[in-house]
Order: sequence, then C-alpha cells, then structure tokens
Amino acid sequence: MKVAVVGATGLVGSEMLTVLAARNFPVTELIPVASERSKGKEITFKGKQYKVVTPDDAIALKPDVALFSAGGSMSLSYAPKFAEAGITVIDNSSAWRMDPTKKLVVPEVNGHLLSAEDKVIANPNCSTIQMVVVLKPLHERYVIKRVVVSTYQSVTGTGVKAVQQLKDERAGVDGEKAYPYQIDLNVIPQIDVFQDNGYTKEEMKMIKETNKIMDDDTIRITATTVRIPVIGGHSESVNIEFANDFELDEVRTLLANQAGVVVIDNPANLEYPMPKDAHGKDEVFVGRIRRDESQPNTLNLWVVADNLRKGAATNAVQIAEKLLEKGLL
Ligand code: 2RA
Repeated sequence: MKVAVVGATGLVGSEMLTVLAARNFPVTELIPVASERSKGKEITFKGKQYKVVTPDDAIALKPDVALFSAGGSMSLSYAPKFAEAGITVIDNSSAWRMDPTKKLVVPEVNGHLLSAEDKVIANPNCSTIQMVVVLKPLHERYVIKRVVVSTYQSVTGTGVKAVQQLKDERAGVDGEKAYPYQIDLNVIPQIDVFQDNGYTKEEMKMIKETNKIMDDDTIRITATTVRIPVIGGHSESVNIEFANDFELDEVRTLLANQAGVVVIDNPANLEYPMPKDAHGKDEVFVGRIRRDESQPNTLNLWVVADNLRKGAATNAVQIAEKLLEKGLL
C-alpha cells in the first residue's frame, strides 16, 4: 500500500507515522508530503529514509491513500485534487467535516457507513472523537436527550509552539507565545475563536460534529472547552441526560464492552483516568462513573484520551484500516 502523509513534519503528521508503524499498517511505500520549504527533508519510517515531496509531486506518485494533517487551506485545495486522481483522502483538518457530501467518521461509531464513493473522509475534532466513542453504547441503550461537556485540553492540541511556551514558562525562559496569556499555573477558557453566540469554534465543533457522527440532531449538547497546562491528552467531564433510567453496573459493562474504551473506575483506590496515563495510548479511558443525583436519568463520566493518538492520528489510521477491511482500499 502506497501511503502519503500530508503534513508529515507536523505534530499530528509525525504521530501518524508512529501509529502506521505501531499498528503494522501495510505500508509498502511511504510518501511524506509537506510544503515547498520542507521538500527534500529526510523522514525515517520503519528504519528507511524517505524524502519529503510537495503535494503535486505526491499526486504524481499515485498513493493509494493520503492522510492529511496540514491545515484547512491545504485540505481545501488539495484533498479534491488527490481524490480526482483516484487517491482516497482521510483529512484531519476541519475543512470537510461539516460538508453534507462528506462522511465524518469514528470507526467504532459509524465506520459501517464507509463506501467506495467516499474519496474524501473527514477525521473529527479530537475532543469530539473521545466523547462519541463513549456516547455510542449509552445512546443505543438509554437514548441520550442532552449532553453537558466541559473539557480540559492539552497544549498539544494547539501545536509545537504551545508545548514550547509551557516548557519555557516552567523553566522561567521568556520565549515565543502561542497563547495571549501565560499557560503554566493557569487555565485559558478559550480554544479557537469566539462566535457571535459567545461559544468558541471548538465548542461549536463538539456540538455540531457530535450530532453528525451520532446521526441524531435531537441530542441537545452544550460545551465549554478549556486549555490547561498538560501534555498527555484531553480530559472531559461529561454529564448525560437519558430518556430512560439506567443501572450503574450495566453502564460500566456497556462501556467496558465498547471497542476502543477502557474503564478505570475504582475511586476507593484512587484509580481514575489521567492524561499522564493516557499519553501515547490509542484507547479512550473512562472513570468517575456516577449518577447525577440532581436530576433523574442522568449520568456523570470522566473521559480521557491522547488527543494526538485517538484524537487524531490513530482515528485516521483506523479509518484506513476500516477501508482495507471493507475492501475499499
Ligand atoms: C485543540 N481540538 O485542542 C483542537 C485542535 N486540535 O486545540
């Protein structure tokens, strides 16, 4: 399988290479793609050196599949060109996620929808992915009416500059800023730009993408997304109101049986998911499972995942694996 990774030199792109190797995806030839200024750079993949090429060079090399994580404008201009050349695109940017003609896929939730017609497939936002994997079995069993989610998101979600700002602040070094405020010993209640309704773009992504992936616009969702000085992954406090009542034991069993989910829920032993434990892993970790005693049929959960892995690179590779499984690649 000839695989192109567009944005191979970026944080998510290099994580895609790590995941492709770790999951033994059948790559016979890697085509690392980046902008003109990175052309010719050497990338090591599974012990072999590959030279970075431009997007136009990559199309000419005719990969079977292209994983994109190079920003929205690159995806808007090049995903259609790759698709027209018969190359299946799995795009991690937000460019195509809400396009009604494109599928927005988390394999454990709606991977069954993938078909031969899908030449540009959108990878959802990291904070959405980890939440819908958990919502799926609970919605099927109890029917979700409303979700209230508050997130605690890693600086890796912003990129290398943000990680460096955190490290510099911690070392007392005055460096380049990714945020308008100090991030260490602080939290910033803003991820992406503010919309007219007072929500941020990140919060609206969680709302709109969740309704699309769950294929159910009746689910009412509100979100508050917050940046915190953490590296390992995103954490989310999720409050879910169902149409029906539930038994906590059954909730735990449904979550434990859900593909891609690991339940860590033993508060008596101080066992619950934390970003430092999720870092570098592909699963979504759930704990603090408890009834919301303030109203009927309502559940509280704590959900943690590595936003560069299941939140981006791993989900993209799992979409490619699903395409392979269905004979579509
Ligand atoms: C963030 N989810 O965490 C956004 C984009 N990766 O910044």
